[in-house]
Amino acid sequence: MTLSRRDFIKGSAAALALSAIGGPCFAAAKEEADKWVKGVCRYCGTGCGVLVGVNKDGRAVSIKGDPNNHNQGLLCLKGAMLIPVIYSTDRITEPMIRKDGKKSELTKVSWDVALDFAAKRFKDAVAEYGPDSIAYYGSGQALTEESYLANKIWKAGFRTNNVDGNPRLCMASAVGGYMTTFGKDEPMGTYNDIDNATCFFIIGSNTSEAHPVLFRRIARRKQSSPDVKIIVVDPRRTNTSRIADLHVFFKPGTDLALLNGMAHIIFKEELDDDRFIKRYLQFQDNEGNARSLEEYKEFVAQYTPEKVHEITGIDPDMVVKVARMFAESPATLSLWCMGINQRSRGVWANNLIHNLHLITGQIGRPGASPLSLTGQPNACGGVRDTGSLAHLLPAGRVVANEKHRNEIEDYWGVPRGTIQPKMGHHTVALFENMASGNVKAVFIHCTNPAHTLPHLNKYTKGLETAFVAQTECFHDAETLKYADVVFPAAFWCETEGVYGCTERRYSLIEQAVAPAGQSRPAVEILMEFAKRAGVDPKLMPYKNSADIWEEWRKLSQGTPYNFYGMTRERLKKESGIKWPCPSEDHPGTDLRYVRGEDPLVPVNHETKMFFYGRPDGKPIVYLRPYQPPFEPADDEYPFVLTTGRVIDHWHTATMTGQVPELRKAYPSAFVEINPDDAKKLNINNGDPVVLETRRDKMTFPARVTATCMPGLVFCPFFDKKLLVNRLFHDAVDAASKEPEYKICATKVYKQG
Ligand code: MGD
Ligand code: MGD
Ligand code: SF4
Repeated sequence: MTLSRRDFIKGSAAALALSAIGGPCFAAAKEEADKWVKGVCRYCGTGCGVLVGVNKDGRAVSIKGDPNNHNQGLLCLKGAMLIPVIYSTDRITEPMIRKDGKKSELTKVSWDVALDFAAKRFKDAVAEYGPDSIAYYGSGQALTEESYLANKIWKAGFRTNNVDGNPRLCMASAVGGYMTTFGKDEPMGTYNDIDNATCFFIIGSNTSEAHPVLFRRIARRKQSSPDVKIIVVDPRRTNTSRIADLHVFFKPGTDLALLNGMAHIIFKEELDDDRFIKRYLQFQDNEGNARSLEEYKEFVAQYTPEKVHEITGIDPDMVVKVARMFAESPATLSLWCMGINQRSRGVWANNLIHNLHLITGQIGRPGASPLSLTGQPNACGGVRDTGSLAHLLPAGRVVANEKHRNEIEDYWGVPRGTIQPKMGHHTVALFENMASGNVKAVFIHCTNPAHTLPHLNKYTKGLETAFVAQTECFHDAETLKYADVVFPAAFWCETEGVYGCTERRYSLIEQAVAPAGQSRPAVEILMEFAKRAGVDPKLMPYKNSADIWEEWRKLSQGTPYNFYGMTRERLKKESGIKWPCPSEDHPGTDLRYVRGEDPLVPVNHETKMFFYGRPDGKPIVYLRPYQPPFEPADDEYPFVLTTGRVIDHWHTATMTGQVPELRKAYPSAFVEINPDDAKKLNINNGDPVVLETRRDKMTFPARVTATCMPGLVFCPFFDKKLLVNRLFHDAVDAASKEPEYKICATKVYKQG
């Protein structure tokens, strides 16, 4: 028996407490179980620990939050409703192929037929057109072992760097921000900072809907101490902004001006940390020239509150208030997500948030930290850390660096020169190259790009043209329409592997139940496919996923990602460990870059902090000017369209859509429009409203609500019947190549 939404809400004190502040969270589900198996929630980058209850027949019957993991037993509704997803009737249970091209039907075949069918196409493509004619498109939801293995197979086995994945659509700008400022990826803080922060600077994150259990922790912190202040910077009034002391409601896409304006006030009012600046920081402009502190001050002095008001619409007094609150609070924690990353200047926006922490010394103390929230459950551990992107190699190495390539080649036991020095195609370029015929075959794993890429009308052409091999669990996935081969993959809890969440915490998901039907663990599928496609079996000497983990764990030794101490046995016993964790007796690290906390900082280092990502140990403060979004509103397309999440659905709803309670909460997409705009356009709740952009037009039911500021409309993107990404352009951040899903210009009018 599983509990209904109503049962959960009724039974949970936590939910009642939180409903007052806008985000339901749930304690444990009660269910008879023969044993409890430890894991991590399938959904967001919060990475809540779970215990899955399995009955005598080997069936999962219940789920509860792991009291020993950071979530202390809590789950949000999506997590608490995972069991019915496993047993959904929509599960794909047998391999399928299209025998006669894209127009033919998918038909069920044996594993051998499906694997040979796919392998031949990849092998032929490599033989005829070379290794760069094939690609792997992966996911921040795949298990670490799967991403590590796929990266090795493609980069060292097939010898192409065409390995990318959906974290490019999500966290690439955050990675770019950490790399350019600190010289190394991944946050320095952890969730413990939430319990110590005295000011939260939440910018471009609807934490309440997208990271509900963390939001609860923030709300609890605020409730426990009235002095704790919350600033929310968002052009929408979200559930998150309901608990804000200051909600900065402003013109979307203009954050760069606000962040520079805050830096200006910080210097003007002497709220900066002069000692920290002099000891640790260096300054640089966009051309890579070294600049002085004085030059930086002059640069930000252009962003007076009045000038910021002109660009952003924010009241000049508000700019001053926000800057003071940020700088004067004893410990400020910044949290941000897609409102910052999914922007054509997402890396710059990340840099400017880091700038504020650095110039005020709000860093390296409990509660004082920049902490980017990761979207997917394993974007950090599985993709960023394993280097499963077109420009990366494992543990912070890059393909462009010969020394890095040689280190990995030696470790993988392949001749030097095996890994190509040229970066592969990043996501958007990959799908462009599929459409143009340069990439002939792609292996898609654990992601649904026909629904989630930007400018869909353009990029689905790539899926129509190239040979597509896809692993999937649910028939509902839009990308299946384009798949030539479908491999049924074992789902969450049907196999084992590691997930790494926002706070550098790696946790093991243990196998709780048998895979549905004929579905198989993805590591098996990848290895079988690769061997048949001509990859040397010596590259894959693994009996199971634990063997892959062992290889990866050892590879991390001596790198800034060092988690050598996380043996499989240890991960089985403990509910997540935070790297760096260099030895089996190391407890894991809370504060990175801090002497006495981070094992990678020498114990006798001459300064308290050591930013070892940079050769000189000094992070860079950047002089980054304001730049408008790629496609701001104009006379012809006078509204800004933004897209994002709702609490009860996960991305394309292939999983959450299987749960009646979640589906009922949000049965279909809609467009939120401000009441003033609605009045002018004669639009009432439920009216059909056309959004017309330069790419396409579509009709959505209206939700008239003050959530959006005037001039802004919002659509969630979960609904495959209303694929809002058809409306979007494909502008990407110049450095991270992450698409700007948050801003495009649109006409808005009532249909008919
Ligand atoms: P979004 O809804 O994409 O969620 O988590 P979030 O980024 O928190 O957008 C965040 C906020 O950015 C919105 O409130 C939007 O109004 C604001 N915004 C838009 N434009 C701007 C701007 O110009 N400036 C600023 N400052 N803000 C702006 C995303 C995260 O959620 C991710 S990446 C993933 S992969 C996960 N997905 C997911 C899900 O699909 N469903 C649920 N329920 N939770 C999820 N958690 C994760
Ligand atoms: P998901 O629905 O998470 O979306 O985009 P996607 O990754 O494309 O797709 C996961 C797929 O894997 C589903 O089809 C699911 O059924 C399948 N699946 C689930 N479990 C398993 C498993 O165990 N094994 C296998 N093999 N398959 C499995 C997400 C992407 O969307 C992201 S991360 C972001 S941040 C972007 N956000 C965004 C936005 O904010 N606005 C708009 N308009 N578009 C966006 N697109 C991006
Ligand atoms: Fe799962 Fe995220 Fe909810 Fe935690 S907050 S239960 S990780 S969806």
